[in-house]
Amino acid sequence: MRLSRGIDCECAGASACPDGSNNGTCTTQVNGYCFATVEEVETEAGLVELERTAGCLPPDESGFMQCKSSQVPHRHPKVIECCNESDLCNRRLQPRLPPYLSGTEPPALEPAPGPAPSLLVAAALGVALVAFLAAALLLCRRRRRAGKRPPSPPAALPADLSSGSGSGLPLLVQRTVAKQIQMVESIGKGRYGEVWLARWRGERVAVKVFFTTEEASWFRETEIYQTVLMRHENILGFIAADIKGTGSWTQMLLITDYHERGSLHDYLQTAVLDPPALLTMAYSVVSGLAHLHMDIFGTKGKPAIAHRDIKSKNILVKRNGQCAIADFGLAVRFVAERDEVDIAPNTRVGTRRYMAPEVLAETLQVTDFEAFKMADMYSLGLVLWEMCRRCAAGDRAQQVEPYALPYHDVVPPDPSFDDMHAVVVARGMRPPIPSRWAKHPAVAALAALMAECWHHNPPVRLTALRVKKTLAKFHADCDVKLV
Ligand code: C9U
Repeated sequence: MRLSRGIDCECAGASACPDGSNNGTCTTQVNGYCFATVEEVETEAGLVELERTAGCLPPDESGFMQCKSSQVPHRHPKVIECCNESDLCNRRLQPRLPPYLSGTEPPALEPAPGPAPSLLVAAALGVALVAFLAAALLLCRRRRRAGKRPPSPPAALPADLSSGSGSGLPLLVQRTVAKQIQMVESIGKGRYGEVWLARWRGERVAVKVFFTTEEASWFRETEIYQTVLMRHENILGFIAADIKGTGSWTQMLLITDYHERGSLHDYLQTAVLDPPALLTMAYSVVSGLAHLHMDIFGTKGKPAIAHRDIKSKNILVKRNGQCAIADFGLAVRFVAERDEVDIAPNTRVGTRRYMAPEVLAETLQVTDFEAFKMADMYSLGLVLWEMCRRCAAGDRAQQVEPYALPYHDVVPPDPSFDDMHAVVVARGMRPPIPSRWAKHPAVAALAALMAECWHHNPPVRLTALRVKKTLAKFHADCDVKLV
């Protein structure tokens, strides 16, 4: 039976029930849940105590996912039980910490968690299996009771998020991180939302806050970041994702490493690169893209991923001069077992200025995954062009072109689809290569590579791996020459 009102739950514990004055009860939204938790906490004296909380959870998937998610081990051993059959049903819940959770030394809260001890993993797998069966049973019962109905917002968290598998931290740890974030200052705005510099336990982190209308981008980006084997030094380091709020209001966050030099677009405005710096930068971006595009086979393999919005604003510059690729809200994955492109359920399209001719001509075959990789390579060619303009090379080493976006001289600042089509497809134009670039082998080599990346005919374009290998060879030769 579906109730037309929420249910009353017992409410206890400061974190679960901050204003627990209402006689120690709270009322859920319609179809919400009551919960009870038990958690190991460390007292100031360094002793371990059990803390119990109880309260209300939101309806449907979001509440249900929380009930399910905490059945895997977390930094603070914690177990949650949920119910929704009657008022105050959580009074009879008695969650207990399984023996392997209580008294276990919690794993360090690091962005990249180390391998868990095999015993813990085996135990976790067992619990996960029981949790899965229980969840499946509960879902079946709920489905039977509720009949067919559309999923209600906020959306369920991506599967990898709740299970703790893939490249991310377990959900509750991510939630804990999100709760401990202090926003410092806004450092960027875009059509997706806003980026903030924030602090987490004294460290600087970047937080992307998505507009409520961009739920699909948040979901997709979170999912992509937590793809198995996604971590790479040239891909922005993912820390946590969280969604919070009530039925009518949600806040979607994505927490990543912070890079003080900002985006490549910001950086190139003022920086002048010498040839080794240019090569380092170009090689790192290509390495990030080659990793993204690569599929790694095996049970714990990585699917091939195409970015679909490569541009200098979506690339960050690290302190060591290397770059990291960001913004995966549009990315697509190739599911090798099903020979299928898992297209993002997202109507957003890439940035018009960087769109490949086949995207502008609307001839790109969306069922052909290779086509997305080729379109990424076109955009990469434009990014390499932006970098080369800022490289001081040749006899008059200080002579560089001012920073410019590709096609800055032939389209308006916010070009329309038709503006770009006229230039890139109809007239077949590409950014100009200044004659001074021929004077330095590094810039000349990159100029030749970028032209092979932005070729009109997609299959003729170089792959990321080919560009990476050519640059590696060039770098090695150059090092010898430069000494
Ligand atoms: C606005 C584009 N953007 C930048 C970052 C992100 N998007 C981002 C993407 N995904 C997840 C989280 C964040 C980002 N930015 C930094 N650092 C940074 C440092 C300084 C600036 C901008 C960004 N400046 C902008 C111009 N004014 C001076 C400061 N680090 C990581 C991600």
